[in-house]
Amino acid sequence: MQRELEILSNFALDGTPVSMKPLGCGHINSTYLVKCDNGNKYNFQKINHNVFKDVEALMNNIDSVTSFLKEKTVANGGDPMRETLTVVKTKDGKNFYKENDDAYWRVYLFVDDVITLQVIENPEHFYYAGKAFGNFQKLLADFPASKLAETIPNFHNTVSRYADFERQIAENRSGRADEAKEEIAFAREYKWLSEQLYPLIEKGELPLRVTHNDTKLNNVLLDKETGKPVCVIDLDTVMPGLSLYDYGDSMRFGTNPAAEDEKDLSKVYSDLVLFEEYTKGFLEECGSALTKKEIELLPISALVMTYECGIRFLADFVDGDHYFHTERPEHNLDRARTQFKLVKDMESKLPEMKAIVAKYI
Ligand code: ADP
Ligand code: GN1
Ligand code: MG
Repeated sequence: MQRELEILSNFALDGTPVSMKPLGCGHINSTYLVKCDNGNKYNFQKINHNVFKDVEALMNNIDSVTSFLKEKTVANGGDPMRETLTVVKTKDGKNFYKENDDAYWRVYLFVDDVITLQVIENPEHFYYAGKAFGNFQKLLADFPASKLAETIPNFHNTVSRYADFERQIAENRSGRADEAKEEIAFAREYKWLSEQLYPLIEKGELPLRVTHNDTKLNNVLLDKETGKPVCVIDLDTVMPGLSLYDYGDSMRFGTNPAAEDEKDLSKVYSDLVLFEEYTKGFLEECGSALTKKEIELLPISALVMTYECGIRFLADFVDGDHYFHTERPEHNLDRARTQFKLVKDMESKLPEMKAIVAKYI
């Protein structure tokens, strides 16, 4: 950790760091919790430059979004230091530190007395996650979208994602495509899912909004006593997108009572009780702003986002694990399998999912 401590010394921290330990289970950045001698805590992150090519644009997005959210939080009588991420600047006033052309770092204030969940144990927590992401979208409804750089071009463009998938399968850089024959066949059979949402933007049938785009359960901090939402984090992909991306991606991760990389697929399914909890929370916050078409597509968005994630994991497995952090050679394949199992399960539950959405509009 000596090198990390040296890098950290470039930031204007209040206190002297006394410990640093890895934090959380994100697939993209490397995160550390830093504790200082005076009790102050910080989140110190190495930004994944392979994923985020333009770190300056990324951090400028985060600066504008967090400043905007802080103003809204104050106006709503909330605590801006707790309910929104706070970027800690470097000693020379920058919002990130460049170690070299491949290594970029940032610091946020650590939000304390919270929990981050990897799976839901108490259904009410998922209701609160729905409220958190619904409220996030509501708060950003009048954010000037033109201020935002596209940090990952075509991030949820499922049409180009599918084309990338076929290209990576054809290239087969890992030589492992044969190990994933069944999953590749599944992805091809369900290609129609990649054509459900994205083409409707071009046709003008779905509005672009400022969205989070990575609404995994572990990207919201909940109060450790009450479970109520405290802060939406992981703002790297806040960009213009569809409300359906945020709703669907939450469903993908959070309605599954098993882990995203569970090997025993009999444990993997989409729990309708959880589906209902999130739907209720999300629609209570931003449902009145959604168009008829958006509401109609909420259930299918869960399948689309799950399918998209599945083909991304599968493509990365065949490509040689260059994108997502992995801990074992089959990790991305295991993840793709859970996503495809969920797609199948959700497909069989579409009528019930539609009935649940209808209850809350
Ligand atoms: P990644 O992009 O790799 O997912 P995140 O920004 O989501 O990284 O951070 C990873 C984890 O670290 C989160 O899931 C959460 O548990 C924890 N975390 C991140 N930021 C904070 C914060 N400001 N306060 C408290 N915990 C945090
Ligand atoms: C990544 O960073 P993290 O772990 O919150 C990924 C998401 C995927 C998710 C799958 C920038 O999210 O798009 O849905 O893994 N983030 C990026 O778990 O690619
Ligand atoms: Mg995260």
